[in-house]
Amino acid sequence: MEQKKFYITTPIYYPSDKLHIGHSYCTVATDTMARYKRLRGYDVMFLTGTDEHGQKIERIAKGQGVTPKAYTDKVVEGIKELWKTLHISYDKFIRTTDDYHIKTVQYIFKRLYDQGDIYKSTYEGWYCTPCESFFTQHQLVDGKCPDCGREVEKVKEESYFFRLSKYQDRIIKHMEENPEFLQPNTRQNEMINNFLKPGLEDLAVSRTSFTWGIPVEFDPGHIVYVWIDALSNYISALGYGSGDDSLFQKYWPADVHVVGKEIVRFHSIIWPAMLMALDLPLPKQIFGHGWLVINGGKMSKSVGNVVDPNVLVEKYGVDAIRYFLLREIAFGQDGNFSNEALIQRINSDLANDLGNLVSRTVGMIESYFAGTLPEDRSATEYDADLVQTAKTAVSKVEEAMEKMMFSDALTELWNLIRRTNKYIDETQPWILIKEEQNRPVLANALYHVAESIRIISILLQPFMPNTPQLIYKQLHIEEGELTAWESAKQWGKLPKTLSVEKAKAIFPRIDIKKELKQLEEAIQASQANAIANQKENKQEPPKALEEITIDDFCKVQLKVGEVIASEKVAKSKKLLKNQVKIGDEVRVIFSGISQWYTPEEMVGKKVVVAYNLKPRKMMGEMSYGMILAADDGAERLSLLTVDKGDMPSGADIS
Ligand code: ME8
Repeated sequence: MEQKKFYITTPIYYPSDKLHIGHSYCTVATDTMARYKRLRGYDVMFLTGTDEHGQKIERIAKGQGVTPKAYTDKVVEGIKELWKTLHISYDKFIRTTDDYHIKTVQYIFKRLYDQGDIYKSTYEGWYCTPCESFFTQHQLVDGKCPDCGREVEKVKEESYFFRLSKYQDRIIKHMEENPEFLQPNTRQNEMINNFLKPGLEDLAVSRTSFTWGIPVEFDPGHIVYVWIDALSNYISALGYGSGDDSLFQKYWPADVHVVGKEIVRFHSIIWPAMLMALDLPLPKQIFGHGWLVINGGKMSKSVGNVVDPNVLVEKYGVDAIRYFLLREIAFGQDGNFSNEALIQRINSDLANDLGNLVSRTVGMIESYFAGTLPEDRSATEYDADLVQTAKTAVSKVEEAMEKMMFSDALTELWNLIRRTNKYIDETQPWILIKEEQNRPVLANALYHVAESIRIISILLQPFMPNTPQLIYKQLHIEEGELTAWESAKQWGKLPKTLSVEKAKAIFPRIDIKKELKQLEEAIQASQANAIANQKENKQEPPKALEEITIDDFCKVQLKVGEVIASEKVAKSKKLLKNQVKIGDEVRVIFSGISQWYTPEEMVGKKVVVAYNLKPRKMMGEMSYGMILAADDGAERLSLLTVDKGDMPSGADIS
């Protein structure tokens, strides 16, 4: 029988000096899925890489006084290093500056032009460089980017256009007929209602105002729009449009493109339209995962908000970090990252539940039976339930993994770990050892625990690249038949006269207080390092600001306000409508922060309000004042709040 294929991809990352734990999240999840499918016998193609063209990269490189290629060459090495550290088992790493990719993109562009899907006209509108995204005037929210809320630039240039509008109905139909296409399901409704049904406009797909991109072969003044370039990576990596497209024939269509929620639109609308135009099958699934946030805000490179995965891995090991990311956050939803939560998970789930189970089992076999179980056995009344729990765990883990519900899969696995610990407590080996006649019961009990640990280790394999091997070693399990995924479904595969060998704890317990302090210091040191590097790279000095007098400043009246209600504004991607209590009055204040804060998170917050601001109309309603927030100009926004929670609303800020 022909081996089943599985093609899975991560987004290709914009090369950045420091990829943070948020980027690692997506890649770790994709890697876990790739490992799982390999274990299930699939022929897997796992693709990742870097998205190296575009205005954003050109500007960063310019700021550092180097060419874009010199800049990307340097940082791509760091990205590859990070994937190594996280044990990312990719099969191919694509760089959009690779020759074969450039050729394929040029081929695609030309073909679409020749067949009339791309035409030349003039683009006049707005461009958000951080998102590398075009917007029309009416798509802007308060004159800013509807996706990230940052400033946009006016663009007027000759441009090629892709007939995106032509494919709108086919895309809607595809989504409606294939509910699995875009997951989680809510993202599908969002795409249909917010983008597809209101109508797609043709997309500008070339630029002339800068040069860092793939030249349009037949019109060299133009470079290919970076998203057309980037999305094509999923097929150029397989040799599509080249002399040898055997990998493309073998693996396309992709089984799943794993992407962050903010780029779902590109993957579920623009990419399918491109594929339809090329007459190629669509990927089977786009999975839009949520963000890893810190205190409600998306992580960004800006200082204070980035968590360096290298620091975390060095301190706790890659398996603990991977476990935390996959367990703590339901894939598809946003989840908070905190050092405290991480250490608590390590202590409770890894050191206590799993680590202890292994060490006490091996310890008991060593001390009660000198390391080797005897053959004589006698069953206990608890055996059947443990065996049944193990069977159920395997099928539940499989069920969850098929839906990429990593956290659910780990919850099921931990049910088995906890059930096994409970079995030890029920059978009480330390009591059994006291009577010679109980030795067969004792041997049986310890065998059951060891067998359960074998099954647990097999199920751990997709998530943790190191721990299963450490456990196998302690139980003298050779990798092969006894560690194959299918053998997790067969109870009793361990040899009856199992022998063991104690090793050091797989997950030592952590002193949380001491550790949190050290960790903060390590992260700060790493951030200081990053800043020093940036400085060394000759970033442009900040521009001097115009000075104002204290009288100017005093014209602004700032007050503490308490948000007592908050809701999303239906037609806006950015706005929240807040009811803010300021002393005795309650004001309606709109705020463009819904990308960073949910209405639920807003309620109860004591915020800083610009109180004497002239009321202004927003989305047809008046807004009375402004809620202040810090914006790093890149990817992060954080509300200003008062330090002491008991400061009453209405208090003056001066
Ligand atoms: O978007 N939590 O690249 P990128 C979770 N080049 N995921 C996060 C995250 C966080 N805090 N921060 C970033 C691009 N990501 C394009 C992709 S694909 C053809 C082109 C995720 O480097 C983000 O959601 O800005 C995205 O999926 C990925 O990192 C790459 O982001």
